[in-house]
Amino acid sequence: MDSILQDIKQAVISGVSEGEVVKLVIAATDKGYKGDKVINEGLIAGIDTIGKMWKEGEAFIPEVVRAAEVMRAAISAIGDELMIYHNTAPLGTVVIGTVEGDVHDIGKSLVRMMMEALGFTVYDLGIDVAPEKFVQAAKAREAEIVCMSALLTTTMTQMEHTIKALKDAGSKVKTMVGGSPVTKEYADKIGADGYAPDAVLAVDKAKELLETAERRGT
Ligand code: B1M
Repeated sequence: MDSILQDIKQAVISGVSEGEVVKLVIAATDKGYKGDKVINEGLIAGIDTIGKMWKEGEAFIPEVVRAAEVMRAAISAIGDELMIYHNTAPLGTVVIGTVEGDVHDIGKSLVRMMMEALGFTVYDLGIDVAPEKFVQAAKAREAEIVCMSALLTTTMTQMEHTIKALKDAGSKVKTMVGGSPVTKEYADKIGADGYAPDAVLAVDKAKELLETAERRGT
């Protein structure tokens, strides 16, 4: 692997200061590395490694939390970089959150960042978001898509509850789900309109959902 990406991966694993990781990320983008390469081969490779170490008892929760903080700082630095290419015509309005009972926010924030960078207006409800909060926000923001992220097999069921709550409230908003335990089959089973395995494909799927809704006039 390229040494700068290896350095970024190592920076996440060892939980360096926010300033240090941001410097590395800027150095990589200055060298011409695209944001997605820095994210996938540097940052995500780092958090995956610390996750594996945690599972095997070689790292502890404070180290994982620290790695997540480092990652968050790096992601927002890349977000600023991506904003340079911001598409000025707004594509649509999205409400996003990590579902109730779940505090994992990195994947959700990546999806938000990619959507913002490519022209969506995104309202981020944060983590541990109850179904009724999604319902209220979708209505208040006149959202076209509600995006839900879950990282735990125990919390992904909240996606189904949220979709039901939206339907019960008479909302016609499109729903999209993702997160490591979520699959296309699961998304279909719970009646989600869309599923994406990563943040880049989430943007493509969101665009597709809007185009389909436009064609059908829904
Ligand atoms: Co957690 N954790 N964690 N954790 N954690 C996992 C998820 C786990 C797989 C670790 C393991 O056992 N190997 C495991 C889940 C097992 C399971 O249920 N399948 C786990 C567990 C068990 C737990 C706790 C229960 C541990 C405990 O307390 N006993 C606890 C739960 C807390 C809670 O939520 N109530 C817990 C806590 C934590 C920390 C707080 C320590 C920390 C979170 C800090 C934070 O987010 N601010 C943490 C972390 C960091 C992880 C790992 C190491 C990394 C997750 C991550 O950020 N990945 C994780 C192990 C691993 O994944 N290697 C683990 C990087 C991120 C970019 O990927 O979020 O998958 P991800 O997002 C991807 C795609 O999934 C997709 O796009 C992104 C890539 O582009 N995507 C979407 C995500 N959302 C999408 C939405 C979309 C579309 C795509 O459309 C709407």
